[in-house]
Amino acid sequence: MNIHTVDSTPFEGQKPGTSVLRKRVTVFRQARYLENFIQALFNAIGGGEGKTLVVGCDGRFYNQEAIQIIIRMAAAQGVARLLVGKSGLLSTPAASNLIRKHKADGGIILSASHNPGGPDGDFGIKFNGPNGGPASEQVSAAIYHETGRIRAYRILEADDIALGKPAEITLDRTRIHIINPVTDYADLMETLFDFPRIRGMIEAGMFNICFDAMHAITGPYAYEILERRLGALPGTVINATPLSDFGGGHPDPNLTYAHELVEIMNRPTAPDLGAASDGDGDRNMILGKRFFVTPSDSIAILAANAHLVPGYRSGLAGVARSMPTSQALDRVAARFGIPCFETPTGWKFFGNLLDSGKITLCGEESFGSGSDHLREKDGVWAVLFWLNILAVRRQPVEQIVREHWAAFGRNFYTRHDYEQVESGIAAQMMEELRDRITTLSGRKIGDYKVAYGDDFSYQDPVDQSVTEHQGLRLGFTDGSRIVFRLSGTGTEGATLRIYIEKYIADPARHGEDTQEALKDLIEIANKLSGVLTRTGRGGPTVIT
Ligand code: VG1
Ligand code: CO
Repeated sequence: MNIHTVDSTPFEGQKPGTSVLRKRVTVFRQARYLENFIQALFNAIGGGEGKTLVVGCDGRFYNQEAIQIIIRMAAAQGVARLLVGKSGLLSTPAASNLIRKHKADGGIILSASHNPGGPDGDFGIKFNGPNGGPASEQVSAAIYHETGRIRAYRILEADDIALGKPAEITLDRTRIHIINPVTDYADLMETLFDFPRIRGMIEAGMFNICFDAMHAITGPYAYEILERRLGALPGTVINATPLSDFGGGHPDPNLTYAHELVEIMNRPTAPDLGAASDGDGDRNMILGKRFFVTPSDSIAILAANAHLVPGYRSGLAGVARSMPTSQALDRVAARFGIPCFETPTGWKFFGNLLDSGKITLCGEESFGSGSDHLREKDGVWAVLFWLNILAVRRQPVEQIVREHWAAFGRNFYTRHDYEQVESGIAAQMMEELRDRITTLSGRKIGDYKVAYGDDFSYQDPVDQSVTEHQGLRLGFTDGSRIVFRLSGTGTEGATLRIYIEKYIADPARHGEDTQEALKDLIEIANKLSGVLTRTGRGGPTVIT
């Protein structure tokens, strides 16, 4: 078979962000754009010769063309084995599991996660290493370096591979295994959670679930696990078929974009548990009847109840959260006498902690939670964790959350996003804020006294690597915090995220509305940053 070496020149801006490369579909479809990045990736990992790789997609537009290009390029680099999901499909956590299970050298996931799809939507490439987790900062930097000096890429001349059913195909020197994308993942879940007990609760007819797959990747996973293996009613999984444009929706499981689920959960006849996942299946949103569980609370509650779940019964080594995530998890860790690590935003920073056994559970405020069962956040896993807790405690979701607050106090928490802000304006605002914030220590602002103001940097406790400029933090003496950060996953302009948190111990105040409870801190954040004047906006684009 013919391997072509095609001349190329670098594209600017193929710089990995929070989750490797994410751009508009129109950018990815430019001639040589995808090929350059994939070749740079192979160059950065010392080539593909003899390697085993997992390749999967979240079902979005341009996946099918892209996966065929990647298969031909992998073959041209001498990759020995490729594990590909049927029809190219694999959720991000399922891909992570396959990498680990088959001791692969890594994996390529074609997804822009929660970003919209379709011809005018977004596309992305995630790259995971042999531990199954997102490429480290060092590997990402090496890929970026290679994108800047690329002169040619290699690709095999071959017809498209039929990915529609499980098969084994040989392409030149590469063996391609097309596998059922769900089975291994569902089997893993059965080892972690008490399926008979959950099934018992569901089959007693007293417990209903609504899982919104948002026309993204988790449809087939949730169907197999909830409806087939756990006996949930037919129709439990809604929007279950992955569509290349996610049905025109925004596959981001939050109160704004998962509005169909929110509407169902607000009805008088609402199911007992509502859940949604994102484009590539690594995020989750948990709802009770007319009740929203903040992701920061969710991970804290999972940690506090982990002893009820077979896979975690023997205890947690430690926990971790991303820096902007609320400190609810810290309170659980303190009570249990286990360490709680604070990492920069992005799952890659949990990798070393998980690999070295320092932590068992971790989570982010951005609807992500996971554990050492693989190396990604995991949407369906989080739903099963909740189901397992519910099957043991037999209480409504809301009651479990309220009891948690009563026991640990409540960390009121919100995130205000300003999307598509002009990049220059956002950069200048952050620069001025940095100068300002770092001088505020000891000062009084309203009713609050500033304990510290800094630009967060993180030293990895395992490899000692240092990552700087991970968000501006303003911490107050009562534990309240305001954090400012620019997103690393957007594809147009800048997205400014403002994270606000306040701790209230008094149970009499736990019923307050979040935005009300945080009002004074929100005002401080707005005033300090001048965000409304600078962006000319009346308020945030999305509030979570
Ligand atoms: C966002 C979230 C972050 C998450 C990342 C990837 O990043 O804040 O917590 O890890 O998305 O999520 P940023 O840089 O835009 O704030 V996913 O579901 O893409 O893999
Ligand atoms: Co995602």
